[in-house]
Amino acid sequence: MRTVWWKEVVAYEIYPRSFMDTNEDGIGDLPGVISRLDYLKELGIDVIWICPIYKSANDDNGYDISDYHAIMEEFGSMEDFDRLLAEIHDRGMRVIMDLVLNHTSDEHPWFIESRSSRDNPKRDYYIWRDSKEGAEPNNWASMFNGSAWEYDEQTDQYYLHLYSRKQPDLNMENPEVRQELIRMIRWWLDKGIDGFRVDAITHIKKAPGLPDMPNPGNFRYVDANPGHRNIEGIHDFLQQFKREAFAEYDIMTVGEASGTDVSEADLWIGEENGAFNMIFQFEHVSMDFGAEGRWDFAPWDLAELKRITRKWQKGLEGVGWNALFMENHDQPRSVSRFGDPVNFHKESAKMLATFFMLQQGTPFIYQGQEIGMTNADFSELSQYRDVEIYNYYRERLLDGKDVEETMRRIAYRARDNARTPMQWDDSLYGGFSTVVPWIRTNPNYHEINVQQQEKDPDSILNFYKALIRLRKSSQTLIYGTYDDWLEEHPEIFMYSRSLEDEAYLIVLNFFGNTPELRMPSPWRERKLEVVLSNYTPAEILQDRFTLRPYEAVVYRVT
Ligand code: TEU
Ligand code: CA
Repeated sequence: MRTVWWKEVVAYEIYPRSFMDTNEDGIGDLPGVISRLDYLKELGIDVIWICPIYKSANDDNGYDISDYHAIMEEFGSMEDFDRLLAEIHDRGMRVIMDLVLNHTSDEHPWFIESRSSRDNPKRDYYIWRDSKEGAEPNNWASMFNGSAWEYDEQTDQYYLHLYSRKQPDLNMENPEVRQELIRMIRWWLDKGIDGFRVDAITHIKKAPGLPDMPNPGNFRYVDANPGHRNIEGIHDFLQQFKREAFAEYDIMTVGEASGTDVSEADLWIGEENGAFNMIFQFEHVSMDFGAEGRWDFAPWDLAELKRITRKWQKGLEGVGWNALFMENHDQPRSVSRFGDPVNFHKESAKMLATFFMLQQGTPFIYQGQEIGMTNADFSELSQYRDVEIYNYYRERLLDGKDVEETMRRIAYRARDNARTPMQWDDSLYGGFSTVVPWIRTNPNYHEINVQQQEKDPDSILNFYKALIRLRKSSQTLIYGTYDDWLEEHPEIFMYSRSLEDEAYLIVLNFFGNTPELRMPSPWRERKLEVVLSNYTPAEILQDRFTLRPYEAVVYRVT
């Protein structure tokens, strides 16, 4: 497999609104990001992915862009951005921007023109349809709940929005739209940024004719992913973006590609043919979905995590490259979801870190994950900020669902769980701001914060640093082949990375019990040396031994 810089880096996702506020308005900003670059460098970060910072009406916190060429006023100015870019590069780091192609804000000039009349030249930049029998053009649900259509009185038609009603979908079938986007992409690349995380990219093509979805349950609106996700022909668009924009620059591209199967990997991320360098896939963070989908949470089991991990690790071997993550700004906090933040906060956060950071692929750490930040712990609807939550709550009420159950679901699944302010120290508001933040700080900032963890050699933060150093110290941990062991074990996850004569063995107890491990035979005969562990003293390996709760041990094998 080809060696290349973006396979060797460790990336960090910044949600700027919640990262660091410097001008006392309770909202994170670009000078705030600049002020923390040394912290990221020290942590061992090479690439920063910064969520949208473009001018926005902020219905979906920047994912509704009203000007692709301007910076959101709350975050700063283009001068601030240029300084940020220079300061990142000065430290030998790189930055990738969020690229939102599927939709704009309804306040984008293109949409303002488009909606002004049926014969406006930009009408066809978006997806307009007549009503059907006095109702929406089809039964598609928005991914943020409710209908995917919004009626516009002025021209007596509906426009399509897969996300909020303030995020009208662009009509990618229109070649002019694609040209506009390509020009915009090149404008940013010419500025010297180092690549993109490409938002919601599997949704840019819609099924011809926008057909109704089957609706046996007779719901008002139906999950319409089969009508707008990975639709045949999407690769023509993706290849055009690659050919006419990405391919000419030495950059890193990561597509947010929910619903993509490993069997399609070559077109998405194949070394020659792939549209992107990597994709985010979401199977492992969908394990806890219930029968009704994402809002319905169900227990997950380790066998499934093993299957999914194996599928992508082995499936991409020699084909493409994984993007590794446990958290992002759309997901609950991993320690709250897959660990035990009450009884084994440190142990389980470190175990989860070891699990994902040493697989084959480029790891992405989400802000706060490196200190084990937990779910938001909100109890009232008014504490939430996400447009998705309010839509969900409203739909549940309309459907006559139980309010308590709705609030439980929201507490578990809300994206706001990951959007509370970064916890820098134990001063008021966790050092994020000196005024009331735009979203409530998790009160546990007194115990969980960067300053405290910097001082504690045994902290999650220092463990992340050690893990990053370890990963970078070894070609085996970057390029080595993945294999997993103990396929049937319900509590222990064990995998190896091998390259030529060297191997690493990663042993993880995923739960709070004390299971017994019997070393599988190929490893029993080898020489094993502990290089990292979340317990002191580390477990010395024998043929059989008992793992402690959430124990994680990394062995170097020679
Ligand atoms: O999310 C895309 C996406 O498909 C989401 O619906 C995701 O599946 C959902 O949030 C559940 O996790 C991207 C961004 O990451 C998200 O923040 C934006 O709201 C969305 O696109 C629209 O731009
Ligand atoms: Ca601010």
